Amino acid sequence: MRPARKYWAALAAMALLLLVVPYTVRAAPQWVDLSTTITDTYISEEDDITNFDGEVNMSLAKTASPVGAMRILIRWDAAAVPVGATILDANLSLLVLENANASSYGQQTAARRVFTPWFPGGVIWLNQPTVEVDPFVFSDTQENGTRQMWNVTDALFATHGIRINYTFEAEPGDVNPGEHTVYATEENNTEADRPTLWVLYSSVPPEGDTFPAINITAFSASLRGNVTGMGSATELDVWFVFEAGDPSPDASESTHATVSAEGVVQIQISGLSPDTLYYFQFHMEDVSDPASNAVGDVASFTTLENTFVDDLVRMVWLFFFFVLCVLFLMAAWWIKGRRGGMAE
Ligand SMILES: [Ca+2]
Repeated sequence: MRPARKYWAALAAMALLLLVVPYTVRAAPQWVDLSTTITDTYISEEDDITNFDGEVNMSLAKTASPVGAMRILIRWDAAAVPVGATILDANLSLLVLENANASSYGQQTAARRVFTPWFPGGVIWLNQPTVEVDPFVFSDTQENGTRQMWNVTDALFATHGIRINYTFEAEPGDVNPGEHTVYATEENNTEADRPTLWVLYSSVPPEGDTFPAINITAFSASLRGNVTGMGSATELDVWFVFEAGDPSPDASESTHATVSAEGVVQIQISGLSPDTLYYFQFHMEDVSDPASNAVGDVASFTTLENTFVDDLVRMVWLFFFFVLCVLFLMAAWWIKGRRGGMAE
């Protein structure tokens, strides 16, 4: 084979591969701020039976002299990130209130993952949780009054899908012995000074089709949709939009339903006009991710004509209602008459 032919053959193979290899549709990446669900505290080797949750500051220190080793524990609830989402970027930051080594700004601190559960009200130095041996990331260097940053993208990605609270521990890296760094906690009076965790994620939207409507009458119908892929979601909010005569239906919305597995969904709509063409469309959305909205194709059905039998049935119902009203009035009149008779 001549070199040029080889080149074209390779190009054709690559083009074919692009066509054949399935790809995953992802929703537009979005940032989520997990800072509001934080819990933080610190523990001290020197005071090993005390828990320091509830304070506005927390400290890190490396050795026992003169202030004792101190560790910070922070936990975020990552439930706002869909389980199957891909973490593209994650940054946690702490505000440096006091850097004891004032003469040499630029010291780094390491963050480590914590593997065993801990609770802010109960954790002390003596029962501190098991910690990852190697620090997964070192912070940027920072001065007093600025934020120390950790890029924790890989750490979040590594533990994602377990759907537990993420836990990080920061401890001194090259902080000199006896020196400590003080950070603002979640309890700090200045909200802007508290710890933050921002996560950029991309989720897989759900997939599904709009199915033909059934149980069609002159005034109602059962709309159906088929969820064929849950995407990143564990629970989907599903509903239909519908409109008379418009192939881009959006005038009315059915009631919503929640589904947690693939399959056919059926929702009844009523109050329709007889002998009318309606268009409808199936909507799916991850309950934890409003950006994940996906739709099926637009489908249509025509309501039945309003037949003589329909009218007759309605008239019979109306008649019964009228009779009921008359009976009620008569009963009321009779009771009133009896009471009047007893009074005489
Ligand atoms: Ca706290």
